[in-house]
This record gives sequence, C-alpha cells and structure tokens, in this order.
Amino acid sequence: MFKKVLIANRGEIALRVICACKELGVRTVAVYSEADRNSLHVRFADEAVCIGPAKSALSYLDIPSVISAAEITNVDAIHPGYGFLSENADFAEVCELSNIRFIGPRPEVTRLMGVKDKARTAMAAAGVPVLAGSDGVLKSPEEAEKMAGQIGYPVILKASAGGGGRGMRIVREPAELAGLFAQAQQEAGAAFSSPDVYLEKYVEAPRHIEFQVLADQYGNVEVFPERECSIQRRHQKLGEESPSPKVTAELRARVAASLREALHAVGYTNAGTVEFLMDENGELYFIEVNARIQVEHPVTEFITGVDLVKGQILAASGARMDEILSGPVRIHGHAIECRINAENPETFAPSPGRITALNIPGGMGVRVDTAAYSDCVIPPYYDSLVAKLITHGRDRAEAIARMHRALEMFVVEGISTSIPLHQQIMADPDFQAGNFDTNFISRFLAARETASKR
Ligand code: MV4
Repeated sequence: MFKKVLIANRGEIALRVICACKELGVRTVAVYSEADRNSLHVRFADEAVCIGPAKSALSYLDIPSVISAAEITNVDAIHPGYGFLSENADFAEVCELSNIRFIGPRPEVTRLMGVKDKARTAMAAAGVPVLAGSDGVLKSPEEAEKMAGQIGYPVILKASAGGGGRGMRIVREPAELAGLFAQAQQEAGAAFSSPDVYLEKYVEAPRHIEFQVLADQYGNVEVFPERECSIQRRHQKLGEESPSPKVTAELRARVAASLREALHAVGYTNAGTVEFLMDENGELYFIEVNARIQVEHPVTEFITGVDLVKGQILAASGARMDEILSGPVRIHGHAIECRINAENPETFAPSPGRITALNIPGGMGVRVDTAAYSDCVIPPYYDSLVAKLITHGRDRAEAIARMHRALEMFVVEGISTSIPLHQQIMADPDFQAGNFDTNFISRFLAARETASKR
C-alpha cells in the first residue's frame, strides 16, 4: 500500500479522499489555492501545500505546480478526484514519468475514452449496444447526408473531442444537414481544437442511466448496479439515484456482462462510469465513458456497501478484486442523492458567500458529503456544489421520505441554496412515480413558472 497520497482537488471530494486514506492508514497531502487556505481538506490532511492563486488555471489545473507539490512532499501517488485534472491523460503521463502513481486509468485508456467516436467503436466491437451511427469521424457533409439517410432522421452530430453536451447538433431533416454539419465542426474546432464530428440516431426524451465500474490491474472488472441520472438541467445533474426505477434485473445483467467484456478488452483499470441512454422501448445504448470517480458515487456506495474511493486506492496500489470487494456485489434497498448547490433556487444564479449558520442533518439512512462548516466562505471561483445529501431506504419510497425530512432539517444561512428546489422535486407526483426522463426539469420549471403566475 502507498505510504502517502496527494489529493489534487478541493472541497467535498478532497475530504472524501482524505477519509478513505485515513481508513487505509495512508498519509495525506492536500494542495490548495489562496482562496482555500481555511478549507477542511487543508485542516484534515497530514500536510498541505499552497499551489497558487484562486483561479484554477493557476492552481488546481496547473500541472507543474501540482507535480512540484508532490515531489516536495515525496508522495507515492496522486488522487485527482473529479473535474480539474482527473481526465487529463497528459497529467497522468507526467505523474508516471515522475514515478508517482496516478490513481485512475492508464493515460492511453483515458485518451481513447476521450475520443468519443473511438470509444463508441471500441465498445461496439466488444458487444456493448450502441445506437446506429457513423463508423468513426465524418469526412464531408456528403458522407454525413448519406449516413443519415441510411439511419433515418432525426440524427445527432457530436464532437469527437466533446462530451457533456457541447458541440452537439440535432438534425431533423436532410435540408438542415449541411448547415448544421458546418456549425458542429466550427463549434468543435473552437471548443476542443478538433473539428472532428460523428453521427448517431437521435433518441427523443431519453433517460440517462450509467454504470459504475471498478477494475484491478489483473483484468478483473466489476460492474456495479446502474445509477439513474435523468434529473438534470442544461447537462448539470441535480440529483441521482440507484437502482433506476426502469432497469430490470435482466437488463442490468445483460449490460453488465457486455461491459465486463468490453472494459477488459480495452485494458481499463481503476474506477470509471459508462453512460447510456434509455429509449422509449426501455433499451440501453452506450454513449460515453467517464474515466474518473464521479460526484454521484455515494448512491452506489450506499446500496452496495462498497467504498469506491478505497477501491480506487487499493486497485492503483496493486490489490486484486477479491481483496477489494468482500464478496459478491448485491443491491440493498434504494439510495437518492440531492446536490446542494450555492445558487438561487429560482434563477440558478450562483450564490457564493459566507455561510453564517449551518445545520447538517443526520440520523438513520442519511449521509452528507461536504467540506462546508459554519462561518466558512464559498468562493466564487469554483463549481457551486456545497454538499451532497444522500439518503438510503429499504425501498425508493423510504429513501424519498428520508430525503424529505433531511432536506427540512438541512439549514444553510447566509447564501441561497438549491434545498427548496429539491423539496419541490421530491414532492412531484411524476418524480415519486419514477416517471421521468432528461426533460423532466424543463417541464417541471415551466409548470412551476405557470403556477406562480396564477
Ligand atoms: C444523445 C441524446 C440523444 N440521442 N445522443 C448530452 C450529453 C452527452 N453526454 C450526450 N448527450 C445526449 N446524447 C443521442 N444519440 C441526448 C443527449 C442529451 C442528454 C443526455 C444525457 C443527459 C441529459 C441530456 C440532455 C440533453 C441531451
């Protein structure tokens, strides 16, 4: 096992990784920007190094600064958390060249997964279901038009180097294709410095469902139960749950078997998430792989009892899957997560500032992952996540009832938060019935708007 790990992140995820290290008897090094001097990840790490100014480009994203901190403190490994450098294959490569283990997949695998059309081809080759689409990058609008004609409209153009919703164009008829193809190429080139685009059959109002995976260095791949992530606004998830109300045991087992095969074939190691879309027929189709631990990993931990961050550290240090898991992974009950953001619950405008009073709920079946404390300051420079509230129940109804009362007991004063929004979502009849897709929030907000005007 590693003796010392540097955590190249901040906020709740930095604290989450520190918790895992402490339980494994691993010493920790925090890095922090000038805006994070008084943060809990700095306080609870064994050592801490300031790596630059508040702006993340000059601190948490600055590879030389992070590597220097790692060299000075003589760590064995770096955990990147999520966001920042977590899916930067060049950073993972620099770590390995500096004799520091990167806690994540190997650089070549992260690089392959980052090229979305190549990831799609690799997954399809190993038997993972994908949507009808182009075999790699489209070379011309003529080729795109031919392909779309074969697949049938509507289709979606996606940036190969994209992901998370940027650089996409939905094409509903042949006359639109050439223009939207040029737009997609242009946007992709500007945003990702590669104009490459590919094409897929467009799924209307899909559900967004993803599978957590964890792989050791000996070819053993564990596929965990799915997470339902359809409650999102503008590609920002607001909440997640597991298992999905719409995934049957048969579908889960079928997709998991295909993923074990495919991830083994690409040489995947450590943690990752494989994203799927569910169409109106309840079928799942691969869209992309996220080569990192995700914000919503606690719902999976709650229903399986597996500590995924410890799993990442163990896998990176060379443990075998049978040493990482204590037995077969089973589903116990249901878990839901609400992301508590520092933002206006009506307008979604960021609401950084000082938290003047804080009550963090607890009790049976409640987990809160946060780095907030009473009198702390939420800086304006980073993402707006202040806390994750996760509840567990024997079934979905109990998890929702627990979420309801935990939201009521969650008090944050001094800034605005999304707590009232989550209260409203929990009370929604369609949400309670498990009847929703990725358009749920826009419908929900439109209905709320109409109701407030009456
Ligand atoms: C799609 C799609 C419909 N059909 N692909 C958006 C983010 C990126 N990861 C993939 N995305 C989508 N890909 C096909 N073939 C609809 C979306 C999409 C979406 C996906 C997941 C969660 C929320 C979404 C919101 C809008 C569009």
